[in-house]
This record gives sequence, C-alpha cells and structure tokens, in this order.
Amino acid sequence: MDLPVINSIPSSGEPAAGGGCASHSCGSTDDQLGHLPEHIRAKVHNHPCYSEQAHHYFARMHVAVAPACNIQCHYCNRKYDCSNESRPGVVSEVLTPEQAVKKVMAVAANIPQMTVLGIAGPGDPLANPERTFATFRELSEKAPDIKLCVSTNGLALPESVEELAKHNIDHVTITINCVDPDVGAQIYPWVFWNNRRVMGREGAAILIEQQQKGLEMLTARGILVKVNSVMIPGVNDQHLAEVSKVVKAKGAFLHNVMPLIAEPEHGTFYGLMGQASPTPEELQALQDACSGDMNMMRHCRQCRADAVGLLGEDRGLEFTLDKIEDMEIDYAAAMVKRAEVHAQIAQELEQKEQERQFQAQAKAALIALRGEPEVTTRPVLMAVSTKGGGVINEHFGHAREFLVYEASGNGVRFIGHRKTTPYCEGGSSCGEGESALDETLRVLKGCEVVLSAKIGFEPWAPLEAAGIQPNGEHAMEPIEEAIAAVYAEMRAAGRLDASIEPQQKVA
Ligand code: CLF
Ligand code: SF4
Repeated sequence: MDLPVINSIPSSGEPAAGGGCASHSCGSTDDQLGHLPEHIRAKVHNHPCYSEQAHHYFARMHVAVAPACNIQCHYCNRKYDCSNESRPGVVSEVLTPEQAVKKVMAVAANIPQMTVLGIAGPGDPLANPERTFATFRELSEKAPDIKLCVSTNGLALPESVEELAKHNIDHVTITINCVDPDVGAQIYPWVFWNNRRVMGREGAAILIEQQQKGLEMLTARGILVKVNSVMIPGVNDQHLAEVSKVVKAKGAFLHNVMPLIAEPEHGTFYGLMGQASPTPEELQALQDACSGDMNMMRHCRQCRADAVGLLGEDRGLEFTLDKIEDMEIDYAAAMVKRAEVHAQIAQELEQKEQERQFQAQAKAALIALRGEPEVTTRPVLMAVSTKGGGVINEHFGHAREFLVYEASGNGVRFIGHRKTTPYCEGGSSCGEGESALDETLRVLKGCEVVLSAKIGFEPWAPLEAAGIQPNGEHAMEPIEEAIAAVYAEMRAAGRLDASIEPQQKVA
C-alpha cells in the first residue's frame, strides 16, 4: 500500500507524494503501545504527544486563547509562551474562541494529519475557563473527529474536571514540578488563591494539593493524564524521581521531564539569576532513572502555545487570521478526507508492527536453533536528521534538530532530540564566535554516528575529527531500520567490543 503522507505534511488537502514509510522495528515505540489495553491504544495511537510512534506521522495544533495565569513560575515571563508547554517566544496572536475555532477547522481541513487540538496557554487554560471551554464546546460540535487536549498548572483543575469530562477531553497534562512544598517554594513565588496572593511555601502547598487532587479525579474518570515536569538543576532534579513514583501511583499515564529553559533575554527570574539548565546527558540520566517506574515521554519539543504541525515544526504562519479569513472550509468533506488519511496511516503502521513482530520472532527462533548466546555489544548513540515521517529525509546542513537514538544488542530506542542552528545558516545563536558547525558538534557530543539524507563535503572532516561518523547512505530509509543496519555493520567490523573506547572505533 502506498502511504502518501510520510515525508512531510502537505499544506494543501492533497497529501505529499512519494517517500518511504517508517518502520518501528524495535525500540520504545512499540513497547510503549504494545502492552496497552485496546481502549487506551485507541486513545493514544494517533496522539503525537502520548505516542512516540505517532509523532512521526500525526500533527497537533495549539490555539492561544488563554492569556491569564493564576500562579507565577520562576521560569516564566508573562510576555512569553507558557513554559509548561512551550518554548519561550511570544505568541503571535491571542485568539477569541470564535477565531480559534475557525483556525482549527482551517488547519484540520488543510493538514489532514492534524489529529489533536490542544489549549496550552499562553497563560493557564483553566484560569481562563470561559474562553477555554467555549472553544472546546464549539469544536466538539463542529469538528468531532479532533481529539481535544489541555495543559494546566493544576491549580484550578479539581473545579474543572466535570466540565472537561463533559466535552470529551480525554487527554490532560498537568505540570507537576514537585510534591514537596519546600521544593515548590523555590519554584513558585506565589499562587492566586481565594482572591489573594498566597506566597512561598504556603502557596506551593496549595498548588501541590490541588494538582494531586485533580490528578486523582481525572484518572478516576478514565481520562488520560500526562505529567510534565521542568527539570531545574539544584532545585528539583533530585526530587523528580519521587514525583514520578507518586504520580504513577495515582494513575498518570506518562511522565514528560523537560529541561528548564532559562535565558537572561527572556526576562525570567531563573534566566536573570543565572540558573543553569540541564545538559542533554543530565536530562537523559534523570529520564532513565524515572523510567523504571513510569512510561517516559522523550520526544517533547516544548511547543509554542500557538504551534501548528508535526512536533518540532511550526506552520503557524500559513494560518494567520488574515489568511484563514479567505479560506472556504467544507468541513464535512474534510472529515471524509481526514478519515481516509488516518486509516491509511493506521494500516501502514499495523503492517510495520506485524513485520517487526515477525522479525523478532524469527531472530529468537534462529538463536534458539543455533543455541548461540546473544553477543554482548556496547550501546552506541546515533543522531538522525529528519523532517518527519519516520525516515531520514533531512540534509545535515538544514537540520534544526537531531533525533538521538541508542542502538544496542536489545534494539534501537529513542533517547531525545537536540536542537541546533542549521549548519547552512552559518552563524549561531549560541555564544559569541561559535559557528553553527561548532554548535552542532557540541550538540552531538556523545553520538558516534550522524545519519542524514545528505552531508556536504565541508563538515565531513570536522565530524570525523570529533569522533562522529557522518553517514549519508541511508537517505529516505526508515530511521530505526537504518540505525540497526549501521549498528550491525559496526558490530561486524568489530567496533562494538566493550573493551574499546568509542573514539577509537570511529574511523
Ligand atoms: Fe499540545 Fe500538550 Fe496536548 Fe501535546 S503539546 S497540549 S499534550 S497536544 Fe506535546 Fe508540545 Fe511537549 Fe506539550 S510536544 S510541549 S507535550
Ligand atoms: Fe507561566 Fe504557565 Fe507558570 Fe503560568 S503556569 S506562570 S503561564 S509557566
């Protein structure tokens, strides 16, 4: 079957032609969904945040209808997006519910892979209940094929659960940075509670109590809850494993530990105070530490509160208010088209999953037949540039981010993404004098291979000198299959012996 929508999400109703399709032949993606009961799988299989696999194919959008907030976080400056769900950057337009509904229907009609509408700011959605619920109410009537999703700090959650359930909002994210008010006092200077500001520890205690109560109420109703936590080194990094345990015990489905973003130019308290953000290695170590108890999300892109498109891309400029004003939307026809596209993707993924299972069984049978123990090989980190669709389809020089995978004797697992300045743009936003290539080399630290659709001549030698083998031989191939193939080559070449240091093995 041709899957017409893999390489990029088209801007018209017509899917983009050609391209491969992703195979998730191993790794966390299938593990994440495979053990779930059918009714949960149905809720997450096409939600790009709740399923790592889905995020290669399905898009989300946010509408910025919620400007006010009822708490203050030290990592937030109100003129920037909500740090709960977004990277710092001003929201282009705060929308009325009517404008938001129009925008959602325009996007859904033009990007059939858009399955989820989230409200995530720029303030707290539940601190703006009229605007938030008016948007959800109208959308659940006019566009019933779109999943509705909300992200909140949790302060007003218990009083909102009834209304959320009424609109079939099946996915709720609560940002929980702590379960200890002493830790909370270092993150939240105040919360607005019962018509007054409650400061410090007392305010944090109220917030924590409301978050935990809201979490229990949602899971009791069968609503899927994802917990986001901002990792703040020296403040809550040692505490988040405990948070993970607590929220899992109360029924949270997924835990998303995100790195603090604290730049002085954003004007946040942490940014101005020079609070450090975690390194990719520190983030991964904490995610791994939490993962024994919890499903971890590792593909979060800390989206803007008005993001549109696949995670990691932003097509918001195609759908500004002046542009959607002129769009004629036949949503009944769009729903038919959307259902077709979703069914195609689902069928393709199902086929790939069957292939994966078949290959795993065949491999196990072969090992049993030969009576050979599996050879122990060391894990290798590999970076990939992709525009989406689960295939290697981005040039090295154009990549704004690299997906990082770990290949080992157990298969291939997704580790996270690392942002950079595209090499072809030359300059760098990070640090005076650092070129884009230097930035990319720094960002890729720890990776031994980088796979791209194409890698130019110039960066080749610096990559090799940094111990990162450039590889352009797997263009348009499914990411995990390509990584598994490179790992097998390294193994065959004797480069995975645990006694050899990685730097020595990279040619
Ligand atoms: Fe948006 Fe959040 Fe819903 Fe996703 S984002 S409201 S759950 S639809 Fe997703 Fe973006 Fe990360 Fe949020 S990648 S910031 S987790
Ligand atoms: Fe900012 Fe969101 Fe915190 Fe409110 S909850 S202060 S909008 S990060």
